[in-house]
Amino acid sequence: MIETKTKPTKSDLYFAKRARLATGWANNVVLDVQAGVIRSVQSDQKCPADATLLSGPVLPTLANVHSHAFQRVMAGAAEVCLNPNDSFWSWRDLMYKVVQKLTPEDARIIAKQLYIDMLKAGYSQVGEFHYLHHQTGGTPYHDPTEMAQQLLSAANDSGIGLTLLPVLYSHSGFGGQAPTSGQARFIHSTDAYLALYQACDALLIAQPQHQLGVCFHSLRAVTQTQIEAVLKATPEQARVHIHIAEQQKEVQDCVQWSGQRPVAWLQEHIGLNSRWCLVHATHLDDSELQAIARSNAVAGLCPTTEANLGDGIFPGVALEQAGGRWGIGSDSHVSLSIVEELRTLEYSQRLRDQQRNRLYRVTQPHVGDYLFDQALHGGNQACDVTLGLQTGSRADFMVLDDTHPFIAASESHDLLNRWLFACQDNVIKDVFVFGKQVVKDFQHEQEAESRRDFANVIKRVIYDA
Ligand code: NGQ
Ligand code: ZN
Repeated sequence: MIETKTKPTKSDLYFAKRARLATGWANNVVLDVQAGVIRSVQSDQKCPADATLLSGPVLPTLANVHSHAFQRVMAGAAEVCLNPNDSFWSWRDLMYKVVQKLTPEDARIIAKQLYIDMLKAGYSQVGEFHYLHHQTGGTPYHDPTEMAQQLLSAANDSGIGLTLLPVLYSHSGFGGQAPTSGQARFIHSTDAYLALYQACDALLIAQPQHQLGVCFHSLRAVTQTQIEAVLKATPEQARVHIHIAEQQKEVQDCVQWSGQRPVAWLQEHIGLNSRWCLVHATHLDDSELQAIARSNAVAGLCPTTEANLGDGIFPGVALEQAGGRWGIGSDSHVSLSIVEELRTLEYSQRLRDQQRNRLYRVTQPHVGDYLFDQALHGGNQACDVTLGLQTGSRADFMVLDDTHPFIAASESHDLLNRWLFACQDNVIKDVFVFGKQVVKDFQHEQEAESRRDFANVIKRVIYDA
């Protein structure tokens, strides 16, 4: 008789003195990881002899819901007042100039260093809102996925999970206005977009660690017919991202065109549900806010970019009261810090209301815990992943530096508040993605070379050096 042996799946055990599980903080936790997934979580255990000892408090990593990777190259280079009316729109003109200069190789180098920095900051998945599709002047590359492949290769080199969101961008303003020359690299017809989507899907079939979603740049850039055609031709469960209601001018233009505000228009003409991530959604009236909350869509908040671009203050308290969902993204990448995003969000509410402790729940009065949990759940939903320390989730987690006094001394119920509201330095020491360590003692193994390459791209693209 021939004996068939099934190969045992390799199990990696990790031990943490304390870890923030989906159910809250727990002590002496053993995580059993197989094939990049958490197979079991047990607290109040002894450290098994073959376990890897994690050196500090363990938290899940977050999904970053909104990124335009190439914009990292200009972060901090647009803080010069060139005109007393500098605005989002004059920043956009500068951004379009940068766009003209980028080669596929530049895009890969920028994204690789960006994704390394994201991992070091505790993000292990990124929703890449990808619209830099074509050659300068607008001619498509021979392979329509040329630029998407640069992002994919940056994600694979760095070890981050990618939620690739190829963007449909066709017009320069509401009502199907013709695109401007600065937008030439972004533009597709609906059919060309659908061909790109299929080609990206084919690329990702062999790489199931990444996700693919649908994306419309904004209501300025697509028509109702286009949205309907794309939603009809793409998978029913795919995530759908869109920029919406970021600037007052955008809201006014929408009202002038349709008689409705952007979110109201989208809700009435297309319909919202939990597949949607409404990026920014800064300017909402009460009925729009209620519609977002009722629909279970995620508001994709990018607090540091929104502050940098002078967007306005997101109605975070009202959305929480309505039971709405949100996640965080670093968008233009003026900051790569969960601390700075969440702190900026909470402080914006305090400055507006002239009160303290604005974002919380009666069942979760610790502001830091509330902020972290919402960002975790909203990020998962918008990026189509399962992060979190629980059975069945992806084995993504970070270890905080237990030599930092606030981390070492804080009781668990205070730890997130201490980290998010008192730490200046990065306290994320180790990061694991799909059960693989990608940041070790504050370092990523490909960092030295990647930083050099990125510096050279900055010199050439920004300083013509
Ligand atoms: C973008 N960024 O596509 O990169 C936009 C600016 C636009 C933000 N909205 C351009 N933060 O909206 O037209
Ligand atoms: Zn954006």
